Amino acid sequence: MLKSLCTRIEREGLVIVQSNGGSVKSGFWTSLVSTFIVCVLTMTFGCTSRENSLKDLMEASQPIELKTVTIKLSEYCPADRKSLKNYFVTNESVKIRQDNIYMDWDRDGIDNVLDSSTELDLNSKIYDTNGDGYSDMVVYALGLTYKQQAQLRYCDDVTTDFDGDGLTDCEEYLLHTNDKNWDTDGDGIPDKLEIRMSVNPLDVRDAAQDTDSDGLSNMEEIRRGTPIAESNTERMNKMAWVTELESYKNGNATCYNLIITNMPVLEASNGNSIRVTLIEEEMPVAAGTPPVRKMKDFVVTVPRGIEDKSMIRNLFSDVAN
Ligand SMILES: [Ca+2]
Ligand SMILES: [Ca+2]
Ligand SMILES: [Ca+2]
Ligand SMILES: [Ca+2]
Repeated sequence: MLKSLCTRIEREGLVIVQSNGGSVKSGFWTSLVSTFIVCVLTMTFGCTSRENSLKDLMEASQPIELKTVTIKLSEYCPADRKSLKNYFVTNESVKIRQDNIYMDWDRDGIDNVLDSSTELDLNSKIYDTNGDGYSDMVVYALGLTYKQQAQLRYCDDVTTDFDGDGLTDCEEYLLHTNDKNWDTDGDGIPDKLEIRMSVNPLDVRDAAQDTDSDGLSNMEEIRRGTPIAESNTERMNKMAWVTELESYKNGNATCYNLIITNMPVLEASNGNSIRVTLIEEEMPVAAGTPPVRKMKDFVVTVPRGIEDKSMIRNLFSDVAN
């Protein structure tokens, strides 16, 4: 009885906060009242509903005081016979949707509000809530709830990711993607990023399409972090990050600096994880063999409490993942 009461209060608190997410002032007071109610219940009745539920609520209901940072990654020089073909930048700790920006504490591609919603009933602090080897993102992409994932096949190796695309081989089996190829459909977007951004890793055409008819192709939206199925508002465009690649000559080699501006950061206790994925093409030694494309990841963690408009400088060689 008490447990169900606590759970109901928590959920209703989250729903209230979600509905006021666009207003800094109302979001603050709502979160304060919601947190107070849960605190009183916890102290009075000794509620033990969900682990970390109070922390979840507090992080999910933080008023949005959007800060942005600039990140400069310098001196990327592809080796002989290799050339840089494409790149992606993702803040794995946030999701931009519904004219707002939400924290994704566990970086599973599902923001805290959606993770904790009654629809999904997942834990916003755990990448794989039930520890079965399938991340919450993959469970969500398959259209399953927390309870329904008990139907999934047993995964006997929860760590192997042969092609390094961020999806384990077990997950790729369920998604029907190729666990030996980071870009199953060959559209240039890594399989995990397609799942995270709700495009189809089995459809080569979708990268060039403009699903929401807002003038930005799905590929462009993925590079900026905006949703592919919601026409971008002016507010969403202001939250989107901007990337620029500078090239320069170093002897005969072409090298690069990557500048990321307007990167939004939220006050996650584990910082904001900025993942840079570079796509390289390698020319084969033997004539007549097609070039091979490979992806490389670099991660910059922006610490909690960083000042607005900060500049972070790093060498690519110092942040290799
Ligand atoms: Ca999450
Ligand atoms: Ca793959
Ligand atoms: Ca695709
Ligand atoms: Ca679009």
